[in-house]
Amino acid sequence: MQEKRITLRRLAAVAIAAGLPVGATAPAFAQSDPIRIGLILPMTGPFASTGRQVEAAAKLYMAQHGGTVAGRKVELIVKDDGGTADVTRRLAQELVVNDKVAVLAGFGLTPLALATAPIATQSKTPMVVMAAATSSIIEASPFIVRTSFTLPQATLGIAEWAPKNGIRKVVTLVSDYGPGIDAEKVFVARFTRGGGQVTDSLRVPLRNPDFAPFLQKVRDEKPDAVFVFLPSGVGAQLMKQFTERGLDKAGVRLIGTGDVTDDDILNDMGDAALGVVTSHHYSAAHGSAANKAFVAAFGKANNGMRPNFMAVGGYDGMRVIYTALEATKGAGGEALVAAMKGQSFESPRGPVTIDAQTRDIVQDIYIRKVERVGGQLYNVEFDSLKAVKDPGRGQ
Ligand code: VNL
Repeated sequence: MQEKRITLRRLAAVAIAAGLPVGATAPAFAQSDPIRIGLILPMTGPFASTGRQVEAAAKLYMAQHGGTVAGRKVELIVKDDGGTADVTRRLAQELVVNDKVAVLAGFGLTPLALATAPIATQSKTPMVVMAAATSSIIEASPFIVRTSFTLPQATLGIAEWAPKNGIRKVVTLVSDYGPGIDAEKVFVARFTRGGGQVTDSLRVPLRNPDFAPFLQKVRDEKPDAVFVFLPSGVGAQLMKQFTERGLDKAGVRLIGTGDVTDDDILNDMGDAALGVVTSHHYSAAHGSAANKAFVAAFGKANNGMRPNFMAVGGYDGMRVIYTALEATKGAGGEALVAAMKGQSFESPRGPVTIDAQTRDIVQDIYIRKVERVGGQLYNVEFDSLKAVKDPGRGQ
């Protein structure tokens, strides 16, 4: 009875926050009700590839691990926010109030995660960030757990590799929002510390970027390399303009985080991508048995599609949720967040831990080079930094 009253009060609080009449809340769940997981993703619009990858991976995890947890059916409710924060927030409210989800998950871009964080806090609903990667997201709510990565984490590898490998002068070029600013900040700090020099820092708009004027500027400045962060799915466009503008012939190298040579689009980039060195937490070419099985199963379930780093964030996110639900016997709220903290397991990307203090993911970061393997382009890993924590805050 006590528990039921708390739950009703909680639902009423959410209804008020959502601007809905309090009477709209339904009674608390019974043991026989399914456990619902609300997965909010950009399934349409410019970032639809992220939605497609995360959804496919979440469904693969469920197909492999069964549709019940702690004796209750698990129901995945997928919602399309089109990549717009107002829509994400509204969908999250509806999922909490109407569908009574135990977990909110997904979040393809930083602004979408930030817009939802207050709802997670108010309703005490665990929120698993499977894609977005600005360092500060984790601080937006004590109910957030992250299974993707952070840009500072991914940037470290290439920022340390470059000055040791003949790259002395760099221009940075990033998307002008959270993850891009994180990447720029960490790259400049670490690359400079390693003896390199950043001669210019360019920021391109997140939406409909025209790279031409920026790449022209890079060409005129003739650095040894341009360091790039662009969100998943956009890299092919940059690569095309990079060659069209003759930057490769002018001797400018392209380096970046692995978002730019995203496995989802890499194979279509053609020879221009060969030799591009990036650092990241996941490559479809990762050599472990666990990854080989993951890539094969993902391809089989999705018409041969290759999983990218977004897919692995979704797959591991479902694992963290399933494991935590087993531990709490289906209970949600604070107990469920507590059961997510400290989980350690072998992901297709390699060993990972959900840091018990920060709730953020700790993982290996690999240095990779684009090579042709068996007729296809892959990010081939050749070095790694072990168990990297997000270095973003206090950088
Ligand atoms: C974000 C970060 C989005 C990295 C991305 O692709 C990405 C973000 C959509 O935090 O917004 O590759």
